[in-house]
Amino acid sequence: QEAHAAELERTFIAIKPDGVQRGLIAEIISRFERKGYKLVAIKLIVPSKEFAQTHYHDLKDRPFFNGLCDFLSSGPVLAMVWEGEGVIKYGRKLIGTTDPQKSEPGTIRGDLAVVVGRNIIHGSDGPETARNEIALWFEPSELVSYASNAEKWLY
Ligand code: RTP
Repeated sequence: QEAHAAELERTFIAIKPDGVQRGLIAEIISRFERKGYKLVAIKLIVPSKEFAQTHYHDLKDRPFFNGLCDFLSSGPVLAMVWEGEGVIKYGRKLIGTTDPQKSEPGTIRGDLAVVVGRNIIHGSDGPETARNEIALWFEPSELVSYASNAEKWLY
């Protein structure tokens, strides 16, 4: 059964300033593309500290909150929305556990990161967070709906 595009799940994925600076954008996008997920929004932005605090508001009582927000606002972040069946949960699986020392090899953090404060990527942790984060980072008009039609371009 083919799922209708409008019913498909969406998640917010961001490559943090360390991932952008290290030249890992293409590597990370490639992993989501090859899995079969669809990119529906993308932009490179430097978030303000206030914006970073809003994004991470759930962590405001943690000791690392201030440093984390300084870090997120320290340079360009690649903000994206990815779409597909189970993309919220499976996106987290592609990313790996929060602490790269514990992430399995084969995951983005397991393969490409070393320390928890510089773990190169963020992914929404559930449906409600995904909805809120997409709304925080993107205008509705920035989300592009389109049919995948790869065969049309294969000769
Ligand atoms: P994210 O939201 O970035 O995808 O990460 P997560 O869900 O895997 O982890 P979360 O607990 O939400 O923490 C958010 C980010 O805070 C940084 N962190 N630093 N002990 C520390 O210094 C520490 N713990 C967490 C990480 O960058 C983590 O991704």
